[in-house]
Parts: sequence; structure tokens; C-alpha cells
Amino acid sequence: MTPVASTPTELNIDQQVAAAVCTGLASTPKTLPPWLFYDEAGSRLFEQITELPEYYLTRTERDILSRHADQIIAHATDSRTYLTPRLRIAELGAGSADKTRILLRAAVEAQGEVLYEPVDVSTTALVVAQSRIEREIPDVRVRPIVGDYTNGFKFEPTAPDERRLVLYIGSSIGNFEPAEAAHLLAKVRAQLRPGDGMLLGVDLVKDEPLLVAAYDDAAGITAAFNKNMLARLNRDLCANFDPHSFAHRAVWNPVNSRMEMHLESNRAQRVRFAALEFEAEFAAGETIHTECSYKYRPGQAEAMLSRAGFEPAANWTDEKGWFAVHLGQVH
Ligand code: AVI
Repeated sequence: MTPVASTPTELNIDQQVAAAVCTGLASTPKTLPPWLFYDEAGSRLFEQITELPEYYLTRTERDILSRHADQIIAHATDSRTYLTPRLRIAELGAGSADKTRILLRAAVEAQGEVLYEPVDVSTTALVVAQSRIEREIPDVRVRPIVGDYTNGFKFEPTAPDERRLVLYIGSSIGNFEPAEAAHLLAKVRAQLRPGDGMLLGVDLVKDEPLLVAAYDDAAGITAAFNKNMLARLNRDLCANFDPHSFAHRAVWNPVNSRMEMHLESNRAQRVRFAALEFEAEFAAGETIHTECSYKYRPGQAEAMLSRAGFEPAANWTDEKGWFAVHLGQVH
């Protein structure tokens, strides 16, 4: 197992949580950033969300990858310069790398050994993903990169006969504001060379009831995921949120083409953060906006890739046109 180093990101996480709370809860309307969802309990709840009947995103993307993995790998390896370039597969925010195994197997099939570079802030997630992948697909060598892909991580240079395919799947790009998403893609592009590519998974606009159900499931798992942010702040910043006094809200915002998650205070209340000497006051019905999840219309993902300097090369979708996977190449 490759040892993975601890990073400044993990060391200064408490300061980042404190800064996010002081900024977000002092603003109008109140906001908290979605990365606060992903403590240990939140990451477990997210894994449960991905298996919910209403949360179509994960299974739809998995089906697309399963059906088209060989084609995706062939497109990404397609070359005018080298006869058979070797493909390295990197992944931003790899997490458990569950769906990635489909592409890794297809790459092993096409070229034998494959180097896989998962990037994640969570050392634990990387260690788990590495041991699972190396056990299940012995021809994959895993070289984890612990780091925050939104903030200054570095890929190692590839050899002249290699090309890198960067995966950014799971609709994670949708959790960024359009300007931030553009900036992130451009930063990744700046680290790539001609022949390299990016595979981007995006969720598409669909009927409102389907979208709302995906973010407000009958079993209440997404509500628990949203409210877990309050439990996290109680623990990390000695706050005294009563999670029962907040309701989970999931709303479709058609103007901005995004699902939004909010936490709505069901009474007037004051919440104290003992670790910060900070208090936040809530009126009855006041909300904290915790997440945006952008949904794209035809042509928007291609435009986003082009603006970041990628040539949209191919895309794959499901029969219902609910989700799409786009390949952008560097020329
Ligand atoms: C991680 N991300 C793509 C999920 C989404 O659908 O925006 C997070 C999530 N939020 C609520 N359910 C799932």
C-alpha cells in the first residue's frame, strides 16, 4: 500500500469550519458551504443516498459507464501522435471510487496495467479505495494524491508516451456556482497536455417532481444528511443547534436551473457557538442555504468544457436522457 501523507487541508480543517460559519451565518440570507456535509457520519449518509430509489443520479451514471466503458476508454486513448499511448486515469474527489472500477476494468482490458491516481481530501477514503481496487483489479496500480482538488493540488508529469484521463464524475461539478465550476475546470486543464482528456458527469434538467424527490426522499435520508451539518457544528464548534428545530427543504430553482437544499428554522431562536464566541439569531421560517446542485440543459456541458479549453469530443447519455457523461480533450 502506498503511504499517504497528511495535508494542510486536514490540519487546518477546524479553522476552515470556523471561517465558513462566521461568514455564512452572518450573511443574508444565511448560507453554509456543502463541504461541511462530509464528516464521517455525513459521508456514510451520502453513501446511503446513492442507493435510494429516488436518487437516480448514481445508478444512471453507473449504467452509462457500464454500457459505454470500452468506447470511453477507446476515445480517451485515441491518438494521432502515438500508436498506442498508455492511459493513466486520475479522479477528482474519488471517495470510494465505486463507479470508477468500471472504467479501470475497461482500461485494463485495453492496455494491461493501468495507473490510477485518485485525488481526495480524505486519507481514509483513499486508503479504503486503494486496498479495494488493488484487491479487486490487480492490474491497477493506485497512486493516491491527498489534497483539495479545488485548491492547488498538483499532478505529477506524465511520460511522453502516456496520456491522462481525469475523471470528474458523479455530478460533483453541479455543486459549484457556474463561475467556480469554470475556474476549477480551467485549473485542471492548465495541468494537462495535448492528448489528455477530462470525463465530466453532469445531471440534466428533468421534470420537477423527479428532481425534488431525489433531494427529499421518502425515507428521510437526505433530510438527515442536511441536518447532520448542524450536528457537526455542535461537535466541531461547541454549538447548541437543536436539529429538531430545523426542517429540511429541497426546492427546484428554475431560473438558475438548480436544486437547492435549505434548513428552515421552525421557531425564533438563538444559536451559540461556544468555541467562537459567536451567536447566530434565527427568525421563525428563516433558512440556511446549504447546497446548490446545478442541472444542465443540452449544450451547456459542452460549452463549459470549451470555455475551460477542452474540445468536446463525445458524450454518452441514458435512454431517458437524465444524466450525461462528456469527454473533453486537450488539443
Ligand atoms: C455530491 N453531489 C453530487 C450530490 C448532489 O446530488 O448534488 C450531493 C447530494 N446532495 C443531496 N443529495 C446528494
